Amino acid sequence: MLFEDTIAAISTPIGVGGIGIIRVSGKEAISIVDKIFKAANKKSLKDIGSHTITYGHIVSQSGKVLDEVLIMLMKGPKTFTREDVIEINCHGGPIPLNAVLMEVINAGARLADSGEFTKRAFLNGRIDLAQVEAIMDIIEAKTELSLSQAVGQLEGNLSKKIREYQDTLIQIIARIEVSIDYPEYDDDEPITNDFEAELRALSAELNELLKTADTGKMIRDGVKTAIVGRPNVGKSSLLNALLEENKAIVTDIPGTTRDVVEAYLNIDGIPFQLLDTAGIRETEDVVEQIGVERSKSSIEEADLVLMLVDAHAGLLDKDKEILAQVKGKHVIYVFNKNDLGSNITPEITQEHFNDGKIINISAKEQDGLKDLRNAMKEIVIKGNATVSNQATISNQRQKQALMNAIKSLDKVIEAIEMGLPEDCLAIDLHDAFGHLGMIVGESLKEEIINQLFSRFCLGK
Ligand SMILES: Nc1nc2c(ncn2[C@@H]2O[C@H](COP(=O)(O)OP(=O)(O)OP(=O)(O)O)[C@@H](O)[C@H]2O)c(=O)[nH]1
Ligand SMILES: [Mg+2]
Repeated sequence: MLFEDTIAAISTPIGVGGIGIIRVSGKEAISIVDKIFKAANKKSLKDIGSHTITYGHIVSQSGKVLDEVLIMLMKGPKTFTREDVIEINCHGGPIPLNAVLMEVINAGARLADSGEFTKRAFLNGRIDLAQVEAIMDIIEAKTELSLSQAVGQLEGNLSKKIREYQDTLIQIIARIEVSIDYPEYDDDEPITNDFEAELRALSAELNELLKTADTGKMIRDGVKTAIVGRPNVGKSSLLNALLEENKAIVTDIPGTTRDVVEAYLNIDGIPFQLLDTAGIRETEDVVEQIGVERSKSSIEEADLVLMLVDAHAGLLDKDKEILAQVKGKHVIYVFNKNDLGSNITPEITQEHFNDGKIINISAKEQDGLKDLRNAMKEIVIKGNATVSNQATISNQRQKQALMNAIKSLDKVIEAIEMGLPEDCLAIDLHDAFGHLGMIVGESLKEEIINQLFSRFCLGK
């Protein structure tokens, strides 16, 4: 056992609920709770079997009955933390929960830090870091698809893949090291010949995995989608139509929206964070100027831009200026107000909108919205509907580690091409192995680990 002390915290949200749970984990979990628990069957918790539920009362050391509870007793190592764990099911409500928690602390436990239970699960080797991050993602999941991606990661989809890649590397490293230590086993053929192909295949696989990073991140965090365009083209009307509610103010006065209006939209499980922005134009109005600046930064930060054009008004010079600002982004051109008739000719489309998908809509009549939703979804999954079942890279930390591994591997391949001796390959192979290990949390520095766990809520 790694830890000397026993920790405790309220693991359910603060507030009033049917039940509230206090979790206790550590060597002394059973004996500490035993001091303050009177079982209805008169038994001591020390004599009760593992993974059982016992009914009784929490009684303070001064003899006062604090709550009627169910005690869930789980002996390590088959527990979340691998330590002995007790969960006290109290009546939900901040007063009884805090009173019972205080009694547990008085009896010898220490108040847990944020994420400390999960940290113990990790440090006691029950889960790896990719799985820790998955737990965090499960708590914060925005849609069912983000949830199933996170559950897949918790089940070890990613971890398993990484171990396979590490196994391949270990075997190659072992072969090289044998040939360095026992050159007499080497025949005339240079040893690198037999694993160059393997390394190339591995590099290709890692690059495939890397491709999932952007999709994975968007499914986890939501696709930041900026709705931009000239004043009055119908940006706020589009936001409202997509959300099916009157979230943003719509008027026929240009310059209605000043601040960025944010909302979540779920399209077939993919979360979109919609940003309705101020219409971009030159203006003397100080408040509006700030709004316009914010619109411009929204374009920079967005994963996806919906650029709105008033189809009835046709393409104006002001639109062309905005067009220049969205170049290089994932963009969908949305021609609005088609109910009034369109003045955008095929020639204009050909000349100015040939680098992105075009969708014709009427926000007012709610026409064309289905096509728009499909186009938005396609940008994310690019026809790959099975994202949730694969191993996916879902955050920046994992992505960076994977890119480093690919870099080291490419160095090895380059060295082989240059005909360098095998002992020169070993270092980069070891590096590649180490970087892969980072994804699942091997050899991570303590401060990174602490920072990661501090993002959890108390009691998790
Ligand atoms: N006919 C028609 N009118 C529309 C359509 N969409 C929006 N409008 C009208 O256009 C005007 C401006 O709409 P908004 O949604 O406020 O436009 P906006 O782009 O958000 O404008 P700013 O916030 O000022 O930049 C309103 O009078 C809307 O009713 C449409 O599809 N057809
Ligand atoms: Mg608006």
